[in-house]
Amino acid sequence: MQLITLLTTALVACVATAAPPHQKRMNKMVFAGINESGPEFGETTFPGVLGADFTWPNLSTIDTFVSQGLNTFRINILMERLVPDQMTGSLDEAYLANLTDTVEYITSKSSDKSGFYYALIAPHNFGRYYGEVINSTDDFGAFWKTVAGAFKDNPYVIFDTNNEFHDMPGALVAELNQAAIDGIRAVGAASQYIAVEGNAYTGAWTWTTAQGTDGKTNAETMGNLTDPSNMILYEMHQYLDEDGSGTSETCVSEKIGRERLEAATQWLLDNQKIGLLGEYAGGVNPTCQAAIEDMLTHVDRYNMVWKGALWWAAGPWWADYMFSVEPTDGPAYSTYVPIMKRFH
Ligand SMILES: *[C@@H]1O[C@H](CO)[C@@H](O)[C@H](O)[C@H]1NC(C)=O
Ligand SMILES: *[C@@H]1O[C@H](CO)[C@@H](O)[C@H](O)[C@H]1NC(C)=O
Ligand SMILES: *[C@@H]1O[C@H](CO)[C@@H](O)[C@H](O)[C@H]1NC(C)=O
Ligand SMILES: *[C@@H]1O[C@H](CO)[C@@H](O)[C@H](O)[C@H]1NC(C)=O
Ligand SMILES: CC(=O)N[C@H]1CO[C@H](CO)[C@@H](O)[C@@H]1O
Repeated sequence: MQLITLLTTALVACVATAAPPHQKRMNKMVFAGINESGPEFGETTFPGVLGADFTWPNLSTIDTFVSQGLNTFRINILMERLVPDQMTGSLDEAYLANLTDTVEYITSKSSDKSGFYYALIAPHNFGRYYGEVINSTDDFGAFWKTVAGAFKDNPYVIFDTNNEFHDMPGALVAELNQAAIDGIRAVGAASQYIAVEGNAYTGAWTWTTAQGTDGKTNAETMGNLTDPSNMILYEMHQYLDEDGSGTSETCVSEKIGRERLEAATQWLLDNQKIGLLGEYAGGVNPTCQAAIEDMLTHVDRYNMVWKGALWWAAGPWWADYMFSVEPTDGPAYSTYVPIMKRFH
């Protein structure tokens, strides 16, 4: 709570003095961390079986990341497992219990002395429910009322409306985000950040250019979201391979990360919004390493608008996945966790 006040004050102060950005560091990243995978695995198997189709993060790995200075964990879940029957339905008790345990394990580390530890609840649903594009703002708002109701007393939860909307009308994506915000606040969850995501896989590099099926870009639609608590985080994702999909371990160049963020950074500045780089990664090789460091340097330099960055990904089932930072033998762990540590 203290942090929240501080953040808002800092942002207001910065925006008031406006560009050019301060070279001097105002504060280090507020949210530095990791995507945690497992609960969203087996994403076409509903409801799926715990231990066979999906799993939960290994809680002791959270401690490893915390010991490396990281404080924010994006827990990837599935809407269909949390609220199984219909979006307006009720919570699945077993999945909720595991989610609550995971969230509380993280957020209970928060204290004035140790700092604050955040857990994002992030439906890895791409704007779909049982494979169908979500088109009812009422139903989507109801889903978020139900979920937020269960976590409204925990100020260190961040509600992440949906992972990577895509191939939808831009106006609908903005309306769904607004319905989520309204639903969350309506049940009395007033003190939590809400991470909104845009269309076109919420890519930073195409924030101002990629058009939805209605011809509208995120830059044209997302800036009008309103929140009575004024705690919206604009979550964007950025990968550094040729097509920006995060499927290759080759990065385009040592400068590609910064270059791909620049237009989004300008949009955040122009519109006085706060951004969160909610997914990023690169392969374990010198070009990617330089590109990731350069991108995080950009995030740090513009820390009046960018409040953090979350690596993709950790989780017990990634095995030798090229971007895995699962402690301690994930292929990217020893290269990238020390880099993240420097920026937090
Ligand atoms: C959980 O993580 C700890 C620490 O990294 C490790 O020692 C342990 O083997 C892991 N447990 C499982 C079930 O993967
Ligand atoms: C998830 O719930 C199961 C029981 O349903 C329990 O055995 C397991 O320890 C829980 N895992 C977490 C991370 O809470
Ligand atoms: C909205 O979604 C429902 C469920 O997927 C579908 O049946 C319906 O055709 C969609 N309506 C529109 C207008 O796209
Ligand atoms: C806000 O809405 C107006 C009217 O629809 C639109 O022209 C404008 O581009 C929007 N602004 C942002 C920043 O989304
Ligand atoms: C970029 C990336 O690795 N995306 C993956 C995220 O995780 C889901 C499953 O959890 C995969 O389907 C994506 O390919």
